[in-house]
Amino acid sequence: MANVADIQSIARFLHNAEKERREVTSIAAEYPDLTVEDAYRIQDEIVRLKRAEGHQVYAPKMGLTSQAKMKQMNVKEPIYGYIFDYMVVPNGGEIYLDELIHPKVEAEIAFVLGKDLAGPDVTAEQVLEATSHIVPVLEIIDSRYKDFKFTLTDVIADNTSSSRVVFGNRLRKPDGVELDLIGATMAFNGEIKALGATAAVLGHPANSIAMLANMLARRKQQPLKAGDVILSGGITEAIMLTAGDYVSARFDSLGEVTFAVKASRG
Ligand code: 0L1
Ligand code: MG
Repeated sequence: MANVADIQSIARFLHNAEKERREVTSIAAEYPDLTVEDAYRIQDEIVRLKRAEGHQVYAPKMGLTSQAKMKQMNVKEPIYGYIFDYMVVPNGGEIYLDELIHPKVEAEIAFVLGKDLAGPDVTAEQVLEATSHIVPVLEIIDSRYKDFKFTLTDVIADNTSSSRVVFGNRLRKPDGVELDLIGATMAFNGEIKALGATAAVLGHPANSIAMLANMLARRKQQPLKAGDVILSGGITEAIMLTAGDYVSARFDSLGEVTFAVKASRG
């Protein structure tokens, strides 16, 4: 277990890298004994630092939920992190490259809970029962690590590359929707660049939310509550963004989510 001083210093380092849009090299290379629990303690400290600066957690998120990403990272369990209020971009809005490092975008669906959901032993059935709505999302990930090269502990400590998120306008009740069979296409300037379906998320995205509830319980963190919005994980691969891109994602029965990529606000 890493000591508190190291946890705090790594958290400040990664937090400042995000604020200063500065890419960094692996912290796991410098601290090879860091455990997964240490990495979550660093993430906890980043959450504390952001709150101290006046930001609020907007939504928990799950990451590394596809077989491809888990295999690439050689892990059996996905990871979680947090989206903050300042990361939310309105549907149809803009993101600015000079505020980010090397962003990529992926399509997801988010679950809105109508009931509290406390682990351990939460099942996908209980998640479905507790879900009031689903909403389509484009998540913009922006690893602070050079070339998106990181270990499992690196990426957990880096708040799972969270940077921006665009929610769709349409909240839909899950009744009658097969939540594992929602297809999505993601187009850049009208040309489809990626597509997928929600089954890419651990077979069924409700499994992802159940895992999150159980991981939070294992770490003795605050359980999921009614009203929480939770990103369940990428349906599509993540694609690099460049200035001039107009990204539009269409989701079966959930509508469209779009944003434009600009070099800067000016
Ligand atoms: O949301 C995600 O699945 C991203 C998790 C972190 C891994 C990455 O940055 O690709
Ligand atoms: Mg994601």
